[in-house]
Amino acid sequence: MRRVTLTQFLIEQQRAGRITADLRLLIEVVARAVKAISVNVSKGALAGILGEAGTDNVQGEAQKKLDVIANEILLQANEWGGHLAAMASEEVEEVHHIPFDYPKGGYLLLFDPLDGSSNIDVNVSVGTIFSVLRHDKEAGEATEQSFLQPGTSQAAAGYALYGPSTLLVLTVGSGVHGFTLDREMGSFVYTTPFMTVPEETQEYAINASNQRFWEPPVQRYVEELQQGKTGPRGKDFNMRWVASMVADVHRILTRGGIFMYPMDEKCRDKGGKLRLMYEANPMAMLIEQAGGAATTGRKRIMALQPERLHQRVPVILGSKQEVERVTAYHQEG
Ligand code: P6P
Repeated sequence: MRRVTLTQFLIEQQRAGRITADLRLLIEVVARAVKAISVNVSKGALAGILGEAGTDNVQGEAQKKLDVIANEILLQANEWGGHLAAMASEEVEEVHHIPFDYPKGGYLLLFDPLDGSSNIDVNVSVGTIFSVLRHDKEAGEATEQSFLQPGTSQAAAGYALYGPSTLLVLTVGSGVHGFTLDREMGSFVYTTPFMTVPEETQEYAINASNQRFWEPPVQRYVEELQQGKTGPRGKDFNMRWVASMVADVHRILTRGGIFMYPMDEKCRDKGGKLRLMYEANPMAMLIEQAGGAATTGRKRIMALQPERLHQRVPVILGSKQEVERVTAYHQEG
């Protein structure tokens, strides 16, 4: 069977009027950067790039060498293309401006260059998450304020998953589409059209070690799952927690489930654990495009008006019936 590549998929999306030529170019450049990150990630100890970089990121987290490498690859790949007004990265405090002598475009790119990097040294899947917003070039140079748009404004969102195979999962607002990297050809092959999240599930993902810190609605919800057949849900549930959001979300897009990093007493002062602009919003767009739901437990994530670039939020996303149940428990208090 003739194989469709990401390039052909994007050209067809452009011909259908769903994306512009600049957005097509942007996604192609991100895909090329992701291939370079995949090469580095797969070298592991052979390249002397595991372990700590000896620096901290804006989140105050110790950076892995691969965090820094992945961040540099994405910044450098996207500076020259002429499709971006600016970039923002989990690893960098400030907005990353396009060099003054380079052409600029009408898009903003946000990314978590290597999500789950605490897993990299133990050879567990990690990923890259990206979000694309629009910027009106007439409004002048992009500032942090230019990025503070709700998730519903995203032009595109996606992730790369560096697992047994390297996958790119993407939405431009017309469904969720999966691509598998063919390392021999160096191209992403269109392998999973129109990914959907089953409304029902028997699988949940949460870091159960935080149980005593959760708010009562989440404690009630998880306790009912753990009671299985003997409890009010009347069926048994399974639990998975990779501690790489990309891997957990991909499993949910593939076979359903609910992912929770809810508000808890440990992260309350920061507003939550996960970041709104380059983790929660892009994943929420993918999940909603796949027929699922994504809330903070109280509000739709993509409807939030961001206040800060590195803002954190509680995240509950996945199979619609389960997300709606947890959200209802929050409303009951
Ligand atoms: P914990 C990775 O550091 C991350 O940001 C997400 O990818 C992941 O879901 C979460 O944090 C894991 O957090 O507290 O289980 O280590």
